[in-house]
Amino acid sequence: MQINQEEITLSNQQKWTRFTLKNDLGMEVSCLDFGGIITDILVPDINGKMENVVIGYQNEEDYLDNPNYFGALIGRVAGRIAGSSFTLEGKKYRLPANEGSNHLHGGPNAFNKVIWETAVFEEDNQAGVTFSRQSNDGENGYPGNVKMQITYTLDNQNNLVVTYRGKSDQDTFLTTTNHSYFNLSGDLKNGIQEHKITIDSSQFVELDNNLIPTGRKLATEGTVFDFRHGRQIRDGIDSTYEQNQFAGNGYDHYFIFDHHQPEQVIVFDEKSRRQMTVKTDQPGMVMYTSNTLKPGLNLKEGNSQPYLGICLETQASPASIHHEGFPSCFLAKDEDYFTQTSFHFEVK
Ligand code: FUC
Repeated sequence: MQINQEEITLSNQQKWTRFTLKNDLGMEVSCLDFGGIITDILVPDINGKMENVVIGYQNEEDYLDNPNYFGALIGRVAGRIAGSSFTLEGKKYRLPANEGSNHLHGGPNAFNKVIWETAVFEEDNQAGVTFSRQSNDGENGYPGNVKMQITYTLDNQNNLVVTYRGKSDQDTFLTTTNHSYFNLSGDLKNGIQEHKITIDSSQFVELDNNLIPTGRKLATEGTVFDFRHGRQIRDGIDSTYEQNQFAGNGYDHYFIFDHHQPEQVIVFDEKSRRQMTVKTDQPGMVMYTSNTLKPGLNLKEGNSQPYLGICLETQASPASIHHEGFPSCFLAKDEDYFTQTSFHFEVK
């Protein structure tokens, strides 16, 4: 295992550190202390060619804005909180609105926009970086001082494991994730339309045309949301189903896992024969297929375009904040918040 650290100085004189973890098979993961952003993941294709399988900017400076949350840690609550408010124990909380009247991905200057304290560790068969920070009571409107610790661990079996730990001194809402845009074609050669996805899910959260949960769950069965036996993303892009159209032709939905399978998600790219397997203890995830990714951003391997990456945002459902019966984001005072998601890479 190997860890490299490199200092980056921005034109505003801000200093960031980039960490690169490399395993004995040559797999590499690079990330920044700013937003815990994963900038690169290099894994081999069927011919052993190492290529990048995530979207990242060509110029680091562009991460300062990063409206698409490329690679970033998301919190306190990943996803949308309708009307930017909630009631907890009879008290009403107002959060800053950063998408119309709604609150998205923890609000402005959230986990994706702060510089985290970092520590690296290296062992025989794994190495990693831990990001730590206290999110103070009232930050972005949320109650409780929340101590967070998030770790990226790379091992010698080509697993990238993301571990989230947290503790709050008040009852609060917390559900964190990582917002990497995967593209297994390698170096963004193709879009993700032909990626074949398998998801262990028979239910998803219905959205209105503002991407806000209606309070209903829908069955995946008989729809292009049924990924239980594998299907291409293209099915949802071409679909006339209202749910796909609300999302800008594609997917931007929370899938509730059945947890019938040991792995919750499998992503396969036929051409490179790369496969990524996601295992998580989370109750579900948002699958976002970059339907609304604007063209023309200057990325490492070319320009952006819609359907260039797929986000698999394992988390609880923010629908639970306003509706009964959804995977809960509630975290009780002094309770340990602990959750883990692993991404395994191989060729098939
Ligand atoms: C995802 C989506 C959103 C948004 C953002 C960049 O999580 O749910 O619609 O566009 O990321």
